[in-house]
Amino acid sequence: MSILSGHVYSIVSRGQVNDTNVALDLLGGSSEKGTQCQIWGQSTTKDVFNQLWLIKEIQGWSSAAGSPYEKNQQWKFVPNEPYFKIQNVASQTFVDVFQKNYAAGTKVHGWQSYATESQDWVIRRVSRTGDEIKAVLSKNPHITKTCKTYLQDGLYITLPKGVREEIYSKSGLKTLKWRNQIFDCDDFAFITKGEVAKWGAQELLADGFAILWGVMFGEKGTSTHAYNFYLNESLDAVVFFEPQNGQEMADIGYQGYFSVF
Ligand SMILES: [Ca+2]
Repeated sequence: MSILSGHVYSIVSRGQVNDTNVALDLLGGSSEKGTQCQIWGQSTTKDVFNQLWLIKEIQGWSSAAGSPYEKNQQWKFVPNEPYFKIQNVASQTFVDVFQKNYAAGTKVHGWQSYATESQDWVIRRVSRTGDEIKAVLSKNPHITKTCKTYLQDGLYITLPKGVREEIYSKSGLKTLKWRNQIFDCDDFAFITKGEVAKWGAQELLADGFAILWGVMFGEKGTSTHAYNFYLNESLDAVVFFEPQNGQEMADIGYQGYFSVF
């Protein structure tokens, strides 16, 4: 596996605690200088973003303090199939779980190279390009092969279930009533899309990716409907979402012919 520059990854330790994976995690997702990196159970809530890392390829560096290209902040991903070791450019030491203790909250630090699981990391890409998403859409039996796409961004990540539920619950849509034309299906679908974008702007400080939350128009006989879609957790199938009641489903009963994401 090669690492693609500019994509978002989760970095999970080879070592486990009680058969549970632990991920490289920035304590509390804090942007304060000096915040500790640690391991923590893989989150399915908003805290998952404390465990996602935007990996950017660097050509050359500056040693100037505070420079984003400072060597202390540069890392080499060294394959150790099927894992990676992560080496610091300045020190040549490796990212290591302190004392091979995989309990949540254990700090992660630099250590000399050792053939130990505490320096082996599973790197999983969690972002997808617009074209990769279109390829998943084109395999779905409830979307026509000629489905047109509009307003595509470059790179997307998806939201964990806990965040999807929180955004929907705060949107107030569950208690708003459908009304003929003035507040109908397309209005519900575009409001959820807007709420997701607002949540991302407020909660995620890194730039360079969008949150996948599409609007789709579908037809069934002579009737049409607007609803939302995104990808499942393994990023290989479409999940449809009915913004009028918050239900997720594999088949929403309409055949998609136009999407915005
Ligand atoms: Ca409308």
